[in-house]
Amino acid sequence: MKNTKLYRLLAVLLVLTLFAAACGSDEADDGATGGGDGDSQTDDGGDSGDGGDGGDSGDGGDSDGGDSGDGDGDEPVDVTQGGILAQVQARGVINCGIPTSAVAFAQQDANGVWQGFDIDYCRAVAAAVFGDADAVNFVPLTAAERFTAVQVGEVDLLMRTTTWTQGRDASGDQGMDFGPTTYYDGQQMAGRRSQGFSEDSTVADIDGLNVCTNAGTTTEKNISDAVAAAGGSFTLIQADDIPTAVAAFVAGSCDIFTTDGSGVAGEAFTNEDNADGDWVVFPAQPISKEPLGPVYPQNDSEWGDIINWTVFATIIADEKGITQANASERLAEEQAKQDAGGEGLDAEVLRLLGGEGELQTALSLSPDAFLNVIEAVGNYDEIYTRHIVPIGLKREGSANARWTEGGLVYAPPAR
Ligand SMILES: N[C@@H](CCC(=O)N[C@@H](CS)C(=O)NCC(=O)O)C(=O)O
Repeated sequence: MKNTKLYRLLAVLLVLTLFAAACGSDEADDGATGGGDGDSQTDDGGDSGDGGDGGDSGDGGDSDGGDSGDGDGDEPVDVTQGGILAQVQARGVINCGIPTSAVAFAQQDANGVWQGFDIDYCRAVAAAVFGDADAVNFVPLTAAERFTAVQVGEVDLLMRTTTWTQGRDASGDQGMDFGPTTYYDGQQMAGRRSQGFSEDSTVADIDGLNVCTNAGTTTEKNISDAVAAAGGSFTLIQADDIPTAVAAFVAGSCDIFTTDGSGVAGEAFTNEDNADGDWVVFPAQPISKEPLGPVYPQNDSEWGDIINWTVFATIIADEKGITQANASERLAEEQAKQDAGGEGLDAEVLRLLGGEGELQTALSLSPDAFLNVIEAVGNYDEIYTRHIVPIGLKREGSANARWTEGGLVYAPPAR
């Protein structure tokens, strides 16, 4: 590995180059063909989005604004050296990359406090590392900015509705690793009933129309591929972020708004323009797979394991009925069973919550790390119920159901 300064200089140069490209709006022109180019680097790292803001990533500074965390000590990690855990511990706070605004996943409440599914997973990792779920510096990032922020160590963790893809994960240019999927999503669209769309509409029905989404996403590639495969064409209108894309849909400058299904549902549920129910989400079967989950700098397995097992701990807790309210009681109960000779003992619960046989110290965490996680944010079901259910997306019957109930949410054993 080269030294950090050189690495960051290269990153800055890359971002500046992309910024120059962005000013020329070449991405929007490319998209207008409706054909996928399959170039994952352009897709993920080099979209026009917010070249200007992306420049911040190069120096790892704290100039993003909007941070609601401690706001201090958010020094970038040195991704070329590994040892991210030690750097995070020395800093005392986790820099967590989040959406600028995504209904149910990351939004600021009336008090300016970040809330959402992705927010809770940032907080979960902070609870695991520090025993303090508030030890998070939230770093709002557009889709186009997010991967540079990981690559240069501006964020230790990215929880930003990010799809795990081969191109993003591959080592080499991208410099990122992916953790367990926290939300199985798939791309859908919103159109207007008053313009002839219905639940039965398909990609073929958007032939010749204007389609809005945010830049730097799988979304724009998927829609290009799907429309081309259906023999049609369309005009892709790229926004920096979803609120801007939705505003364009509301204003009528695009006929279709598209993103991950959760994002389409969240906007359809909350946007007052849809008070009359004119928006319709289609197709029922999404046009893509969008497994969303944590992303972190690559080649640091100590750090990666901590994030992965924090996610798994929330899933195991759900399987075992360990909740925010009962976690310490469950630990005491299992400890009592152990002390009484082991009858009826659930040894996995005992280990997960920090009792005999615990493996959190093997992850360089304290034994009660996952007890702290569950007490801070709850188990997977509690997190899902708190944020996703309110926008009308049930867990039951979806890919996000427990594996024992026909879903894909599954964790390896804590042993
Ligand atoms: N999952 C896709 C799309 C990610 C994405 O940007 N999703 C939207 C809607 S769920 C979002 O988070 N927007 C927030 C923002 O624009 O800040 C990807 O990884 O490329």
